[in-house]
Amino acid sequence: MIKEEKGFTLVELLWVISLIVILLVSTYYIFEGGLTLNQVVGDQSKVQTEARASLERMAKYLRGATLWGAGDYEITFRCDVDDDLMGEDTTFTLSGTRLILKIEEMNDVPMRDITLATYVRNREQGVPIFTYYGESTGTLGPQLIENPEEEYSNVRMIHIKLIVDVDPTRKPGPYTVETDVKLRNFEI
Ligand SMILES: [Ca+2]
Repeated sequence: MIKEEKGFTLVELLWVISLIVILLVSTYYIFEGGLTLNQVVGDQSKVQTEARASLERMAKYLRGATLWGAGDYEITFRCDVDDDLMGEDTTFTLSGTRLILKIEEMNDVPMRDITLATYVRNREQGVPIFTYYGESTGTLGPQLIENPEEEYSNVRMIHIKLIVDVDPTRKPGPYTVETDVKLRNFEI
């Protein structure tokens, strides 16, 4: 009597190997997917913190500013950035998705551009960062200035709105911070 060999046939062995490979590959993707999501959530919370800080900084500078130029995504003004009672020529401008602070020079020293916020999506969404208002008229409240480029000297209040989103195609969704700044008009 021929004894049947116990053990795996080649086909069985290939099956087992395929199963192991499938298992390993899916484990890898589940793990990697989790990591990417964590990464995006981490980046988003960093970007939100940055946006809140930059909103505060913009509000602080603009409160004491004399405007020289007013646009949806750029504002130019003079204010005392370093509290030495001398004004600096200053600009907030959106370059791509980066909000940049430009100070012409401080104490006669030319300044490098400073990035205030990243992944800013205002332009992509067609939402101005800066909206301008004039004097309050009676009970109507501050009036929207339609052509701030020409009427920047009438601006009394600026609404700042920042929309940040690391990756618009992924969750978490966009995050918005906004504030109103009343100008005190810094004397040059
Ligand atoms: Ca100064």
